[in-house]
Amino acid sequence: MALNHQNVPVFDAVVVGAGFSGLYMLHRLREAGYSVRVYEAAEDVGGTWYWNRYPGARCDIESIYYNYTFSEEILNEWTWSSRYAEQPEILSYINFVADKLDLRRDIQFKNRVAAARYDEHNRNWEIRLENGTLVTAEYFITAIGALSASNIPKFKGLDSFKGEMYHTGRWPHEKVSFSGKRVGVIGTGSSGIQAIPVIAKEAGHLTVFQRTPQYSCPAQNHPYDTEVKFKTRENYDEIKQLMQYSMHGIPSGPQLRSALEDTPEERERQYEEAWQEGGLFSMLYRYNDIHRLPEANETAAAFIRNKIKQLVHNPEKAQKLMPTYYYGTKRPILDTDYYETYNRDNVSLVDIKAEPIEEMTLNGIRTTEADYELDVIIFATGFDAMTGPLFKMDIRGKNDVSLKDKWADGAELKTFLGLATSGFPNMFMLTGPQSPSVLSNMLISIEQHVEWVADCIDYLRKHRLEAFEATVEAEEFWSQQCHALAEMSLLTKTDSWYMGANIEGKPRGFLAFPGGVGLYRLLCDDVAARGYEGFTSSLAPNATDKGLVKEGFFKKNIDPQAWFILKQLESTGMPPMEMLTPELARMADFRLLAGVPEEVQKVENRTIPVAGGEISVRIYSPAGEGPFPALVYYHGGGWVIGNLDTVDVPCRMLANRAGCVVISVDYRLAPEHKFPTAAEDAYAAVEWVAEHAASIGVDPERIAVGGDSAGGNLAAVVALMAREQGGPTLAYQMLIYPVTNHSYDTDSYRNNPEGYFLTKNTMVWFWNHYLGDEQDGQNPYASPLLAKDLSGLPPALVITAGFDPLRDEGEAYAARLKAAGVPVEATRYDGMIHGFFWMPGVLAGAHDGINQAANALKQAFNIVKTK
Ligand code: N01
Repeated sequence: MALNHQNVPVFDAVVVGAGFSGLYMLHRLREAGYSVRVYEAAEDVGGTWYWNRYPGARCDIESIYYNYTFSEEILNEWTWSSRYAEQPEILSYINFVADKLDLRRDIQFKNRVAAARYDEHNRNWEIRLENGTLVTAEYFITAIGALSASNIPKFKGLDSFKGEMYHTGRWPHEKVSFSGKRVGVIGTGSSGIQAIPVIAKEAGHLTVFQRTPQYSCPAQNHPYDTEVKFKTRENYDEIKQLMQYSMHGIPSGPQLRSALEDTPEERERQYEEAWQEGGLFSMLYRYNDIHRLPEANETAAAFIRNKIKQLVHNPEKAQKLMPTYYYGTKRPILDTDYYETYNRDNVSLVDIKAEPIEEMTLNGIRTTEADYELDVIIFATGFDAMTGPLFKMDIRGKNDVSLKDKWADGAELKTFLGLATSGFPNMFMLTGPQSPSVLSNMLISIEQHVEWVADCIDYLRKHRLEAFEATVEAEEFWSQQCHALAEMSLLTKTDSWYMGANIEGKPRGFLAFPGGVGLYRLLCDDVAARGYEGFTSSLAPNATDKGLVKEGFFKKNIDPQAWFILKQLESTGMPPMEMLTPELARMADFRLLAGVPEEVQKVENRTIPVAGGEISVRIYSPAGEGPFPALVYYHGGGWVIGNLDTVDVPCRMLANRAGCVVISVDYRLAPEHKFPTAAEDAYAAVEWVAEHAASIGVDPERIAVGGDSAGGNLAAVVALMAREQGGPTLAYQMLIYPVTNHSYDTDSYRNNPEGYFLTKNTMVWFWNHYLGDEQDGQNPYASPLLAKDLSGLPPALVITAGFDPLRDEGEAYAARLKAAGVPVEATRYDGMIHGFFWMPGVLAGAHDGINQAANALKQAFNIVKTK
């Protein structure tokens, strides 16, 4: 430790908190040669596990996954006794690690940080302890846990109760005796549900005051046998990898099936298996849509409610214990004999929604219905989560703005990656708001955060960068993504502490990153690999390399939302399409990217004849009186995959916005139907529309063709066919990042061969399935760019994407159309990726593209009408 000229201690980093995250942060930075001081309010290490000593406290992630993974030695030297370790064992483990790494020498216990202020002049932090001591550090790192600010509701008369009062999160060190006492527990979250069965065994009488009944599943705890321990240890590298790239930080994940696909009997069998298996996510992982679809969710919720009915003998009590919120939208809970506890004679249950607590009295709790005399009251009432612990310190960034004010008490919560927030340079939050933390196995999240921060500090030091800070744009973007992801699930539909809804007056909003630890890791790593894009910094006076200073957030680069989607797709671990069979590739479901389908006046499915068979079309009609102009639309998918559902959302949007009937065509796919079947089907569909115009409310003089990717290719080819075969006169061709040439010899192929959704290898796979032979590729009905003459074709819109191997061939086609005298509107969406047109659920750029296309169609239809 050094002292500055005013004799104030100077550290490279100050870390607040000596729980799992603070300890590892200390170790990592110290090993890298930095001077670090940890301040901890408690008397010893442990964080959450130091404070939460209530009876029954144990972890709800399996012990073998709930430990540090960074050290082989630590992994080898520690053995867990049971599947879900109890608090004393977890605390022993933390002590063992602290001893092994000799961490205590840099921790000051019984010292609470009261305030931290960023000094803009010196580019460092002044940190003040509650006892008045001042220290400074370049980096200020909070490792204070997401659930450390305990919540005791402000009941009237709280101080008048003469008996004992405890909060589960601030449990005393000495044993609390319940023997023969009348005990009241308020709260039935994870803490209450763990404590209630244990307390009931000892208490004279236990009264549970329940506000919201919970879904709880049996932990099925048991001692570990030697074989499990041996196998886990032997395969730990693989297990670690699985955990790091998973959804919740454990080595398994959801099944790829919908709950609605199975028969009720099969679902029952699945849920029963999950129930017997135990595990925090067992039930949720049975299907992939329990967290997303109300009907799917209800199947799991009903199963648990039925279990409650079976387990609790008294029907009235059972009824009170039945939850109705969406299962999994509060933290899932594991218990040992929780519901069975209500069969005991000494346990009663008070529904405080039906009879709210009015006040605490001298002798107990008074509800609107009765007085409950008690000797002990236990508050299992949870925490002011995520933002609460940060707001307990007076943290001030640039211009002396406090974090609490910047975030408007949490209403304006904004971070980048949940790690940093603009205006607070060189401050890092470990497992803080808008990170996956509380939604995951904390240990996996903690290690990832600590390692990212340590690497970042190394980078800053190496390149002499100072005042490292998230940009406003980056944190705006990140916060939007957190909210958008949460909105895609049922998480935001329930009042929970995830939403801040448990604390009176706390602004409501989803507090964590719900995209999963695997995706999160990929995003964080990518930001680092891009030289910490999304952050700004200043050069130290003695530094030279100005190129390292970032000024914006992906400014001249890929669109951040598109980047996010790419990482999301990467995190699914889906093999490249060309490794699959066409049948398997067709099973990929991208509907979430498309968003919620909007209403149109009418949707009709029909079949139409084509040479040698029939195909389906879906007809979208807009509101109003026909006849309407029409757009015959061809979906993308390399002529091999894709269907009417893939483009359902953009077709609806186009119908509404362009005021036209959209006929979406399910042409036959390759390799079952090779070139030129798709093109011939596409052409037959246009002829059918022209011939049957009256029956589908279409004006035959105003028919346009359009499509995206391979569908764009088909639209261009149909325009050529119509010209050459004397077919219907087409009003317009709408070509969205079209395939126009069987060649890979363009700059866009060379610059974007992979990493941007559509890859060169996938395109090769598509072409190979589509074409009968190489010669077919030279046919203008496969490669319209090779057509000798493009004159006389309908006016065109050509939209391309900056990060797309097909960009240049689309633009080359636009240029040739123009040269041939065809009116062309050509737009490149710089930051976008292939496929963006059907991703309006997640990309603002898709809305822009669809709106542009709709306007262009409208204009084209008007021109024809007024001719
Ligand atoms: O807190 P909670 P917790 N009047 O907020 C009720 C982790 N954890 O300490 O649901 C009356 O979940 C509240 O009612 P309601 C885990 O992540 C892990 O139990 O808001 N009641 C609820 O019943 C967990 O999710 C383990 O209507 C009031 C209860 O108090 C998180 O910590 C063990 C009330 C609070 O439940 C928090 O769990 C324990 C009021 N004014 C905890 N205010 C492991 O197993 C609140 N309640 C690792």
